[in-house]
Amino acid sequence: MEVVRQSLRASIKRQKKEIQQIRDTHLNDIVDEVSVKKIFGGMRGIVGMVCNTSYVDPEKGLIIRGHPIKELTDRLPEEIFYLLISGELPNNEIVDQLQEALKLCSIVPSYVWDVLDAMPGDSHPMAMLGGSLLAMERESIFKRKYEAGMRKVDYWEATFDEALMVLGRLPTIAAAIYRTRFERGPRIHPNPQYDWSTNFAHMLGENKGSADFRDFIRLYMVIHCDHEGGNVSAFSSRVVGSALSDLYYALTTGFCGLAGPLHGLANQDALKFVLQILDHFEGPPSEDQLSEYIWATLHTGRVIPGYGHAVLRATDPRFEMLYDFGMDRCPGDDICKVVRMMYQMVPGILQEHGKASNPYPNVDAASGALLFHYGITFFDFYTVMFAVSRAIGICAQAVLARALGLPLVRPKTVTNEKLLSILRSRQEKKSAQEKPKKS
Ligand code: NMX
Ligand code: MLT
Repeated sequence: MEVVRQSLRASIKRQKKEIQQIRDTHLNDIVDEVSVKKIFGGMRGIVGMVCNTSYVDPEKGLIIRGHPIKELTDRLPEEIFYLLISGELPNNEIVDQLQEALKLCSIVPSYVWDVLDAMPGDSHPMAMLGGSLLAMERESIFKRKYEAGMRKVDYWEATFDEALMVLGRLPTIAAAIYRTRFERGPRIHPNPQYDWSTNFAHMLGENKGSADFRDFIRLYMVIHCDHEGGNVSAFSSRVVGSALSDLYYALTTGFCGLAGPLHGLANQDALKFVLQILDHFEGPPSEDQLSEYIWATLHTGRVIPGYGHAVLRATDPRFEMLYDFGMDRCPGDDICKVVRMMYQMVPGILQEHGKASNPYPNVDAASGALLFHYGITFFDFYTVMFAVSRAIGICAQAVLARALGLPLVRPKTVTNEKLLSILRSRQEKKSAQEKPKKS
């Protein structure tokens, strides 16, 4: 791992210098204004933090260190992990070393299986994933070194080692949850000959490990990995990590956020929605039938899962990547047909409905359809797939947070009374400034 460590050290030195220059030059310059709308609107649109792993452009979507996500279609998740942290795509030597380290960490201690076996049979797979992570917290490298008096400059290397440990184990745990929770047969051991995502596909055990299925899992793992720093999972993880809680705590927190229907659970809801349509119409509906169904859903006050976004104002490129993959590999599939019809019709309907700021599909509108096509038909598992990939970005962000010495996250809140008094005094100040001065 020495080559990886050396090149990360050099990159982190550069990134620290860049931030120092911004701070030196602009420390008290104003970047944003906070309106009452933003305060009551989930802080939407407030620029309040820096996250360098990736940026979400409202029109272009996810851009990882200057690379639009569509340009990363053929990359490996291991390469993306390095890119997120360092800002550069790795050479072959770095990829080999990372893969070797992840393989060494892919064996899971047996007490994790005991914890999973002890959980009630109807536990949600996301609760099982979180439970496994918390059970392993006792092994935290960061915590052990912190308690032994580790220097602040060494925090990030301990977090990086912890990230490799967690990322190495996650696919093994996720696949085991899939196989045991849904009675798909005994756990499948990792195969040291495979790369990270191929191994995950192998351990899930569906599709007899076909090349098609492996391609899909690799693509899935690449596109879900990161979405800047403000999404619920990354942000909540960052807040917890900022208290110097270790990665096991921080990542579990992120996964708890991902488990919500407005975030990562939308992928299972989106497929459920498509299957309900197929069930209701006993096959793909006509355009009129689909339109009526979508309007009926909106009239009952429910959202159309997989559509809309807090930042995006155009079709999510991640959706397009999955959609193109589906149209290439399984265009005749009934589920794919409904996904295509929805893509053609829902944006227009949401625009007419007039509520959603973004009527276009997000990543969750297509991912479930493909998982189903490849035989992963248990919806409750879908967010776990998202989580395994998102762990890459959350871990990369955690390493950088330690490397750059980011502080405790602690924004200010106010009561209604305090808010009104701030607004009153600003108004008084403004009126005083506007009053013509006596000559
Ligand atoms: N269907 C119906 N109504 C919607 C939708 C939708 N897909 N998206 C937004 N709206 C409504 C929203 O409920 C809100 O209504 P109200 O004023 O009654 O509360 C109104 O439009 C304004 O919300 P927005 O400003 O457009 O959206 P916001 O930034 O608050 O939330 C989402 C973003 C993604 C939570 C929202 O679009 C949504 O609930 N989408 C469906 C769930 C989903 O697909 N989530 C996955 C997000 C991506 N991910 O992977 O995490
Ligand atoms: C994500 O990938 O995290 C989602 O698209 C949600 C978001 O960015 O807010």
